[in-house]
Amino acid sequence: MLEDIDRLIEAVKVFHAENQQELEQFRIRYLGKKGILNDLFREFRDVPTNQKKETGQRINDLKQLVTDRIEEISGTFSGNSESDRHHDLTLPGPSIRTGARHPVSIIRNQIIEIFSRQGFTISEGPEIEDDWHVFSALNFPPEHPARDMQDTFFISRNPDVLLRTHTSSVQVRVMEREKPPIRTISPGRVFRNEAISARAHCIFHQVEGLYIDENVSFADLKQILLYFVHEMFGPDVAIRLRPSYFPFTEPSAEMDVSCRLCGGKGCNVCKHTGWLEIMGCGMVDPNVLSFNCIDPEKYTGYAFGMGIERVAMLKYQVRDLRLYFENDVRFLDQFSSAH
Ligand code: 2NL
Repeated sequence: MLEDIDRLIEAVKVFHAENQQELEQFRIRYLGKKGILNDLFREFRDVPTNQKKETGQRINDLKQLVTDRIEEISGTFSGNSESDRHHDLTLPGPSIRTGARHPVSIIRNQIIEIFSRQGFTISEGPEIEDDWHVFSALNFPPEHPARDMQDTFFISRNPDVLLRTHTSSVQVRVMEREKPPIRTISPGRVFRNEAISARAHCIFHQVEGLYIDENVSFADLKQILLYFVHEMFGPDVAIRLRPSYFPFTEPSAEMDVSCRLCGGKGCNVCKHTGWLEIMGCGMVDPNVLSFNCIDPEKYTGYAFGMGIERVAMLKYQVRDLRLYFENDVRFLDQFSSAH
């Protein structure tokens, strides 16, 4: 039987077909239902056990050779066979896929650019922090709910090892290191123990700003925020400040921008108010200055914080926060790669 198979192998090696029809006949002769290979597999059942391995291997070799040969010969035929298309030199080449920046990176870079022009430095710091830099130095009272397991991720059973919930912790480190005047922004990733939805995520990005010097006033805060909004969204966008509360600023405010979609008239996106909330801000609480060895009698400061995803949502009209983290290229491809 082995000799028969070897003879067939030699025959297949030298086989040629003039056209598709001859090739098809060849295929049927070998691979068809009543073809040579099925006959061989049938005979194989009666092969003595000690020869089964070698014989089986040889039949499989023959089968592979036949398949390869058919593929090879069919590739040489002109006409509309599948493999011919690969050789059509008049077809346009495959398009080169270029990457695009993630929208969060684009907006972060724009925010950095805008504040750099106004003399702000960029500061960065650790994502894993301690209680002092995230809470205590920022005037959070001991029983504040943000310190709860429900809101903050702790790394271990040690309550002094946690993931920062805002990048103010970076600014506390700047105040430790440097004397006023301090003018810095801190972009970075922050973590909150929140259920994921269209409007909330447990990881997101923030830019916080801090300016401490003699005679810094609320008017200074208002002008820098207005400048930022005009640079980011255009000169026609208006701002408004609403009184608010944060442990680390006094007084505190929330800033809204006028809705660009309806021009302030009211629509679905702004929930018919004409305004969209964009950031929190205020005058640095004197306690925060004292905790960080800055004399509150001599110095005052303003601070603000915004979510980068939120700014990008307003700018690009993204409806669902989860899109930023799924990395679906159909989403990511829509943003310019210029920044
Ligand atoms: C928000 C509100 C805010 C700050 C952040 C800050 C930092 C220092 C001292 C005082 Cl070191 N304040 N940051 C102030 C007011 C608001 O963020 O809604 N962020 C997304």
